[in-house]
Amino acid sequence: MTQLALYYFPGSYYSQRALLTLYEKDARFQHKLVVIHAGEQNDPAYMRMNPAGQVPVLKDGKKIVTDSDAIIRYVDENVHTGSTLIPDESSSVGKEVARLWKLVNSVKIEIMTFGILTFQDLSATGLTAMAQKMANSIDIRKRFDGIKKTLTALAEKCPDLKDAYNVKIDRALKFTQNFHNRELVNQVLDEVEKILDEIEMVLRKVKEEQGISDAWLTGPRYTAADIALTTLLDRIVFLGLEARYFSPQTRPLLYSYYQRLGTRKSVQQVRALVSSAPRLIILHQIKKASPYVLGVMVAGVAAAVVYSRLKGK
Ligand SMILES: N[C@@H](CCC(=O)N[C@@H](CS)C(=O)NCC(=O)O)C(=O)O
Repeated sequence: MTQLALYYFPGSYYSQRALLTLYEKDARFQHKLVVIHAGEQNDPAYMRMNPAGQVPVLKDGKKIVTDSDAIIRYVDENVHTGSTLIPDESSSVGKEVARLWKLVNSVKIEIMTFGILTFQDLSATGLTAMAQKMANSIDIRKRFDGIKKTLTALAEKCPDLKDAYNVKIDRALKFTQNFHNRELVNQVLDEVEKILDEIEMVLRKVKEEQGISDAWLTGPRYTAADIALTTLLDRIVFLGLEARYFSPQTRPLLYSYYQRLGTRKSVQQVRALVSSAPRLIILHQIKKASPYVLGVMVAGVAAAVVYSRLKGK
């Protein structure tokens, strides 16, 4: 395997899954920031790598892997450090991991996220500061018009990508209609209740049958199903919905599972990246605008450090 590179955006749900996987496997990889709020996923060069125009993408030399589930599989099979995330599907634990991974994947996360940003009164405790910032910065109602205009212009400029851009336009239209539908948003939020009831039951069963009080979804080992659940729970907290979905009263085992996640190194690493996103984005934009300016800035900081050290002597 050559040097891995992950194209991602820290706030992206599916990017977080790829990052968790790489950190769980102790993989060395290059960070390639794709600022999706600035539309960088639609750049022709990026679209040629992933015609869906989405993050994450994993590059291993010439090999390109798109879609977070495929990335999790690829990394688990090809990185030989860390523990196995996807147990053999012929084993009972392997079957359970596959079942729970699919169950968590059935959450309509985009409708849930943009639905809450649109109908903020549906959030149990109010949006987190970061979610509020996101809701304010993207004019959600005007969003589709802007996307359509940009993608149409790009489709004209790059005929080889015309179909891919048109698929994106259709998808954006459908998506915008969905999260403006309050009834549908409520329906999605109710579906999450059922999924989390099932998860609470699974955690109870594991606790009783295996006698482990601090178990992950299928026992002592943290697997791909846990990666999927981790990003869902973090998204729920981001949207200020945890009081509705997991509290010591509502789903106590899920609540303690969430507390335990905070002690896991890979989870801490991803959360640190998410919190540092605003700083990373600024640096990325400066570097993109002019690598020379960034070089001068870094040299300036280095000179200031050397000067202050010499002065202190
Ligand atoms: N099925 C894909 C979904 C990826 C996806 O939806 N990515 C979102 C961010 S979480 C994205 O890139 N959105 C930007 C866009 O569609 O333009 C996966 O699992 O990787």
